[in-house]
Amino acid sequence: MLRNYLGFIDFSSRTVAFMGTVGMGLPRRVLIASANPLFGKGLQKIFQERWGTQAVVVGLTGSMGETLQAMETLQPDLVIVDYDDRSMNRAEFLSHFVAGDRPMQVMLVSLRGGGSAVVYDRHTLTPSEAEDWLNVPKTIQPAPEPDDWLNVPKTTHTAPQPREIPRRSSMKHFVRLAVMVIVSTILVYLGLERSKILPDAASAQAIPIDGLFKLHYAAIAFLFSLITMFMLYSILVFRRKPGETGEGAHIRGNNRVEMVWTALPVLAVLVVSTIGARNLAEVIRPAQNEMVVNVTAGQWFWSYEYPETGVVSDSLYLPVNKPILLRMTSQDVIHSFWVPEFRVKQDVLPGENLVKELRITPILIGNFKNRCAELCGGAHAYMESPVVVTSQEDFDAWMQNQVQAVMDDPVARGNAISRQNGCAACHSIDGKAGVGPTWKGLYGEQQTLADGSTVTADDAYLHESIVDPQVKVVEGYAANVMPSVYKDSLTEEQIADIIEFIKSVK
Ligand code: HEC
Ligand SMILES: [Cu+2]
Repeated sequence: MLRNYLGFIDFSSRTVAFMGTVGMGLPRRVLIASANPLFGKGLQKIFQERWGTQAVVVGLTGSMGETLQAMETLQPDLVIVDYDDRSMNRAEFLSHFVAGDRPMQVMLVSLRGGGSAVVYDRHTLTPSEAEDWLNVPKTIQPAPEPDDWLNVPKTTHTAPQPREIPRRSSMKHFVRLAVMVIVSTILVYLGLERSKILPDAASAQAIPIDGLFKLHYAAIAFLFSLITMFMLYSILVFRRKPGETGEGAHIRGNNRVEMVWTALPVLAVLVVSTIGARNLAEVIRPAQNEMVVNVTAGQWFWSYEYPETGVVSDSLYLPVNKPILLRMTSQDVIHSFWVPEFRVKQDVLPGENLVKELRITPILIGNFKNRCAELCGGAHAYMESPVVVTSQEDFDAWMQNQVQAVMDDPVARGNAISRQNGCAACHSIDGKAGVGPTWKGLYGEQQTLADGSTVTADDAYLHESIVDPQVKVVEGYAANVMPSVYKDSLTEEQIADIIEFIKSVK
């Protein structure tokens, strides 16, 4: 108990010091109002020790009625009121204080508030100050240290001090904020998810990738909410209220917060990169019974070859639920294979040794688009081709049609037959001389023979050269090199197709 009052004495000396800054002229007539005798006596003693005759304590009152009466009869310049004393009716006291017109000041002193004190002047009291007086004990502001007042000019008020927020009520703010952040996170997350930022997931590879996307949505929603809710709450709850002229608390550094906001992002990066690495491994893992499609990109087209059938198409047809291996190369510059619904993307590079692979297992029947995702020249923006995912039956039917279409075309047939029979090993179609003469531009030309005569390369000559190569030997080439087996191994129809193909090689 005694210690408490020592604290009071200590406080009192500050209060008394503060007295010097109050009011005009000395001696000062002071009235002290408190039901607590130690409050009044202690203060009185300090007044006498410190100020001697300069300040006169004209009265000590212990009740509301006494105090109001003394204010009339003793005519004090200053009334010091024990703000913790509940028997002092603040409203009534305030009304008497405001009513009079003789200069008077009131100092509200709170021992519970750590000896804080605030001074009101009858002539300069503002409505908001009166409000504070009535309602909010925490607006009681600490009096300046004795050293301070000696240097400051005479004013009626202490310099405004930052408000102190008691621990329990700051906990309340955090609880409210946590609720707001959680609610906002959920709403933003749902908003992002429903907003269809991502197109349909049409491949098995899209599933783990979208999982990572969702994790990012959650992180985005949380961080967005954390920042905006703290801002919003601060703006609404901690805004400057009318009459508040003080500056906000100045906070410099907080090691715990800094450790947390360094450790959490490090952890987040580690977690996300682990998931990312695992997803990548899953996305590129080879599957059994993959169907290979050779993809060729060029300025500005996509071409897809199915090596099992030799079918070439400018649309990518894929059977659903079948693992696909794309082997991709470019004829010129770098292009990039990208079907957003499949999520995965792969650059396509020129060069035989730089064939890139990409694995896709379509899981959704539908029409999509492969668009080049690497700026590759003037018509890059138009470099797209249809991607059609169908059921296995529809795919087989489409493939059958393609094969049939090839078969319906004698030139295509002739090309296939000449390849199957190895003619291409000796005869080029690009003009280069090989073991045998090139077929490029052969049809209709004058061919010089080994005996010096010339012959027109017409249907009859070509036919004869295939079935009886030794009869007319081309100049510069040896006889007996071209096999004479074709008379027996090829049908007349097949020979006719080959001739059609040779005609087409211009
Ligand atoms: C081992 C190499 C070889 C193979 C395989 C071969 N040829 Fe020849 N072919 C030659 C040579 C050498 C000549 C030139 C000498 C000649 O006329 O006999 C020739 C000539 C020809 C000519 C005449 C060309 C001209 O420029 O006048 C035709 C047409 C021809 N071959 C068609 C075929 C066809 C069709 C096949 C496959 C079914 C084939 N050859 C397979 C080596 C080959
Ligand atoms: Cu391109």
